[in-house]
Amino acid sequence: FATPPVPPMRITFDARMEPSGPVLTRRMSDLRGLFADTAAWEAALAEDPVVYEVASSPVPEAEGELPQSITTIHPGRVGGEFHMTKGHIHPRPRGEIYLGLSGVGGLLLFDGDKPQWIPMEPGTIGYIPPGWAHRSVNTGDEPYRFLAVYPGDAGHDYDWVLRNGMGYRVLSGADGPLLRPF
Ligand code: PAN
Ligand code: ZN
Repeated sequence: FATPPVPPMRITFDARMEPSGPVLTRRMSDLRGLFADTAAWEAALAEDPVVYEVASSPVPEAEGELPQSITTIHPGRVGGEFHMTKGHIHPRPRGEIYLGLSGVGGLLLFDGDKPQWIPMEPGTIGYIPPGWAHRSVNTGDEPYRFLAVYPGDAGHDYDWVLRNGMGYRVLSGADGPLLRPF
């Protein structure tokens, strides 16, 4: 182990899903190059809203451990494209599970060839197989929140998504989310 293992513990996230561990805030300005409509993204920078927050458990990102996080994506759109996470691939191919907690959204998966879309609602488990890049999208009008559990040695590569995209863009359509290839 690169870091000492932690003891068994009971981890609680309060009603606002604020854990004892760190919370990462991603604002519009952190999402450069991700939305298709650059002009709409630049206009949104004036207010620079919080797009999503990631609350992490105290379990370390180390080999053998299973850290967790709860992500809250606030509702909204940029030029018709729903609010979403940056998206990443794990440089060490590792599986990951997501559990929908509240709101509605989706899990976009991309292996560099064919994208996949898993609709998420409270109680849905989305499974991310090793080697698939993943991004979460809030397709509703309330906060979309989910739990993620992943092997601690997985690592996070964000540049892969900037280089390869995610296969689909998720836009707001008349009959729900619209998946447009790109
Ligand atoms: C999640 C994500 C979280 C935020 O915990 O890290 O939802 O998304 P980005 O990391 O793409 O900004 C996870 O997949 N961890 O591996
Ligand atoms: Zn991940």
